[in-house]
Amino acid sequence: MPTAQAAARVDLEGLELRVLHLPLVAPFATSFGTESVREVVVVRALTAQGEGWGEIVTAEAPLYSSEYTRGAWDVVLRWLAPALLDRAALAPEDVSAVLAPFKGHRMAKAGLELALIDAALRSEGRALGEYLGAVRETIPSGVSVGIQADPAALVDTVGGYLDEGYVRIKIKIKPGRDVAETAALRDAFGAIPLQVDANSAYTLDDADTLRELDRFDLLLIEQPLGEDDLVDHAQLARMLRTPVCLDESILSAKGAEDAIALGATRVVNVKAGRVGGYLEAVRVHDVCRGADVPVWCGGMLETGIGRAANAALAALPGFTLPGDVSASDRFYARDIVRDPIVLEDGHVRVPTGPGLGIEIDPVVLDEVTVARELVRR
Ligand code: OSB
Ligand code: MG
Repeated sequence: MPTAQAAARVDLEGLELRVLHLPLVAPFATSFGTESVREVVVVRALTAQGEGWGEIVTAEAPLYSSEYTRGAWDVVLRWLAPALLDRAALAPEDVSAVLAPFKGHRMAKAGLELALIDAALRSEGRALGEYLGAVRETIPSGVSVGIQADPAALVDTVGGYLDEGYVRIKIKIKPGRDVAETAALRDAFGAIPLQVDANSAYTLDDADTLRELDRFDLLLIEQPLGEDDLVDHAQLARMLRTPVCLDESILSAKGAEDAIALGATRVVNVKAGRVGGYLEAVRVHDVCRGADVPVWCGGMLETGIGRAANAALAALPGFTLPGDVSASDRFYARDIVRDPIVLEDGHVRVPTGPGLGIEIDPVVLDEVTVARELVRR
């Protein structure tokens, strides 16, 4: 892997945090709950060289992972922001080391690092894709579909996304809402690229049900078991023909290496927030690529900030499967950026402007802001 050139150092003068409440176009249901409003934190880094934007992808409640919005808010204001502001000058590559003494809180760290990356790259007129090592100008776009009222409603919803051009469908499953749903999609749409995501809803006792999914030729089954259940995932993987793909369980490049060595995962979902930042996400990609394990870019219902960054990440060479980088309008009627991600022939364009290549819409941003805090040096 050619190592990308380091970004410029910036003089960090302040960090502005906002909690946003963004209404979703439709409720999003998973095995762990239903969201109708996306609660998320955006970060604005104020530097002597200009501003930069990041997104902390926590949700209101700790249902996907242990992190949640108010926890992230607290740890950033109390610990992470002061540690960063204590530094005279800082390159984005320094952020993870400065924050390493504080355990966990990867999504919070990722959002701060992204704001610093954006500020530094903007000051150099350099695009995030180039910085991370992107090799594509567009990426194939998949869509993650929540649990619907019944299989007929699911067929309806998925049909709409296929008509829009999405090239891969992922459906959320949970016990009792799995085999019939998958069968209905195969009956209705034949051999479309299809995968399922359980968000940890099963145990090894459900292996017989999960084995029934083998007959549908799925691309993969995502995170069937618990976050900590690496050995169980390895055992399950030996019982299934469908490749097991870990999401929640992969928290770092080292974790990816271990999971691969154990046989717990044959494909990896890369999410920058979950692993502590876009730079660690590149390291996860590198580890997987070295082990011939395909990766794809997951999503956390990002706003235009994180969505632009995900498009850049997904353009790296090891991202050989379509990810959950869908158009902004799949989740939001109105995004907080002026140039939201759109679907063009089933693909999404990798932004080429400086930094994340986005421009914040301050009017929309203010309208959806429910809390705000500014910390200065
Ligand atoms: O498990 O991939 C997941 C959304 C929130 C939390 C967890 C997950 C998801 C998704 C949506 O599946 C992905 C997206 O942003 O499109
Ligand atoms: Mg997932």
